[in-house]
Amino acid sequence: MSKYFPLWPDQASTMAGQVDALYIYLLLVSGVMTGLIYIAVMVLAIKYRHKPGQDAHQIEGSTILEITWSIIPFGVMLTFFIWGAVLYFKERTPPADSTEVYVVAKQWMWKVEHMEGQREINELHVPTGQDIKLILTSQDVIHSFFIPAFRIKQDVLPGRYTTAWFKATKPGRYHLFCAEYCGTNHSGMGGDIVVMEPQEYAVWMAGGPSAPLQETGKQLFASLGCSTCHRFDVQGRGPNLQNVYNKPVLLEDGRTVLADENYVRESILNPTAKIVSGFKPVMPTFQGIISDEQLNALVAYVKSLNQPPTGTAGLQPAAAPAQPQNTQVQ
Ligand SMILES: [Cu+2]
Repeated sequence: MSKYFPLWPDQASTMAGQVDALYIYLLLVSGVMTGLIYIAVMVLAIKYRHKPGQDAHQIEGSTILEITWSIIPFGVMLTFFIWGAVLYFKERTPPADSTEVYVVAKQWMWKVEHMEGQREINELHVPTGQDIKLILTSQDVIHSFFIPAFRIKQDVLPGRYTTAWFKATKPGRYHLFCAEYCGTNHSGMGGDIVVMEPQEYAVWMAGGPSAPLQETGKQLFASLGCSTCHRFDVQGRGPNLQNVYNKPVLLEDGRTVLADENYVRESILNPTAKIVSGFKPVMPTFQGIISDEQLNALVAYVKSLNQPPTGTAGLQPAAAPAQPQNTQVQ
């Protein structure tokens, strides 16, 4: 039956069942509440209908009754809020060890970059059983990244990063939609999420010729001249970027901000927006000079400079797997 008349999309992520459970609960409670109200209307209409020879008499209200039928439904409805909030925070918080994937939306396609350097268009290959964190941005207008089978939908905005995460549970092909009207070919802006068994995925990933994203970023860091000011050995004109990512940064104006992806992005495109304490606003903007893909590579590189505090390794720039033969950057 459900094959011919599917009520729900596939459940292909860890969140899917939980979202559906909440939805079913919402439908059931709404149905029961609606039923109770309609039954009360019918019963009272029949019981207190006009009878010949009988005059109506005034019935005063009952405070206890009124409080009861306000408080109980209020409590029941609050369970929607609590359950919904718990699920919302789960869906909004990528697990710390997630595999990161960069997604750039543009009219009318999805460009995907894996950390390993693999690139895809309108397709995203992922393994089952792995937390995947998507770091999304748009080159033009607002899009929305929607995978019904995973029950995730996230707006994709120009000028900043947004994130989403999922853990796929079932191999298969699941449709990706753009869920925000974005121009003429909006309805054609779709794609496929290809979920594979981990071994199969490893084979697919090994077939990619590209350098890791952070390695591309490292080369850009050198070729754009970033490394002349952001030094790792001595204090340069710009801050040392080692172990900066995801840490609090004290600014010249006294504020402290978190150096997340959006902070790194802003610092590259609009360097004077947040000046680090003790430094001068001397960095030029790279707005219009580098593409969103190059920006992603630089962000990935800055992230890779976070090293686990072991021995003497803290003083060296991150040792990305070296693939010097591939220096091409699109
Ligand atoms: Cu779109």
